[in-house]
Amino acid sequence: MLSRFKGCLVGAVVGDCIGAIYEGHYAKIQTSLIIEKLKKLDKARENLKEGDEKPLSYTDDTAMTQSVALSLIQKGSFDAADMAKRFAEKFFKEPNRGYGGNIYKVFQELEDIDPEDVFKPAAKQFNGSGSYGNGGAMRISPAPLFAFNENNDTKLQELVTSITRLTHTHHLAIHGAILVAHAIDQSLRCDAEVDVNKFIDDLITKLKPLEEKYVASSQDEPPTKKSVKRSLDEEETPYCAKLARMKEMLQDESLQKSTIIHDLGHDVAAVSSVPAAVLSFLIATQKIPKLKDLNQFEQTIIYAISLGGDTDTIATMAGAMAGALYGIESIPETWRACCESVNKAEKMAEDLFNLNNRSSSS
Ligand code: F2R
Ligand code: MG
Ligand code: MG
Ligand code: MG
Repeated sequence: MLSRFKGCLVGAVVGDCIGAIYEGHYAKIQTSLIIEKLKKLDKARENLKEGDEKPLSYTDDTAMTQSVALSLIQKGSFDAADMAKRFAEKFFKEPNRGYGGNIYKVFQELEDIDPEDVFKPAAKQFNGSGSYGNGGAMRISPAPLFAFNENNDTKLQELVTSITRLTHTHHLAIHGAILVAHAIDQSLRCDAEVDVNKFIDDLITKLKPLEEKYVASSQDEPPTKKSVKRSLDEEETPYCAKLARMKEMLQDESLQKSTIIHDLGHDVAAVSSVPAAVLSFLIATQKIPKLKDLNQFEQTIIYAISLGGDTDTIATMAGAMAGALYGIESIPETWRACCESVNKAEKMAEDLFNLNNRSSSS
């Protein structure tokens, strides 16, 4: 299990660093070009000297994941004021890590806010609707590790909701983060042979009550029936609709990437990037014939990036799921050596693992 904890956090960093090369390339990217690029980077790395910077830098995805992990580790529980302070401090120290377009407004207010008010700035975003960006989902990997031994879906959802609400209060951002957390949790508990239909059904079972509860409580007008087929984004329960669509996709031997991009999305909204990450992870569990020379962790990352769009974030989420399943040994040494801050992620995974052991023996 320690290998899987490390695989999860290191997989997330590697996905972010490699994916960042292509973030914002909105066309699909040939897998052979990504593989070629990685080979070139490895050649360049061979010439680096001790202490030189790693060729691939991490982005906001990893910066915020580090804050989540360190806060949980050092406080031993969720401490809203501490985590919020870490987010803001890290942003002001390195604002050029490619943060989302609006989130800086939250950090500005968080910088010297009264600890009781830490959830308020996020709730004000976008005229009170909150951000639906994937900034909550992209950083959530430490949560299922922290809560692993408790093995309680409701408590995991509460923890994820609290962590996400510090910056993202829109229901789609929160449900997206919960979906990523459950996918990681299920991966940690899975055998190497994943039953993809069961994996998806389990996710739907967990997401459905949340999406339905939101629909029931929503003051919005129900979406009007359209004569044309509605896009999955407009479904009342979009995550469950996309998960159901994934089951069809995984049976389709002639599945095209353009179909995935069209039906699931690949942009900065949580609802149009979290499903692409889950699908990339699940496709690689079945082995991708075109990438047969790569192991399944590598296949996950290359496939996730090849969808284009928000590549760092889709790959970091898929990488966390794949690392949680295949373990740290599946992440090539050469990739780890190219990416900034891998050692830090490994150490944080070890600390989260030890926290679980401590709480189960006390
Ligand atoms: N921002 C990026 N990538 C683009 C630029 C990279 C960099 N500047 C460069 O070129 O070097 N990547 C990172 O942002 C995503 C996570 O974003 P997050 O944290 O969710 O931010 P934010 O600002 O809250 O939301 C992102 C955008 O989504 C739209 N949006 C969100 N909620 C909305 C709402 N309720 N109404 C209307 N629009 C909403 C806005 O356009 C936001 O700016 C990750 O990809 C990370 O890697
Ligand atoms: Mg990023
Ligand atoms: Mg469970
Ligand atoms: Mg991104």
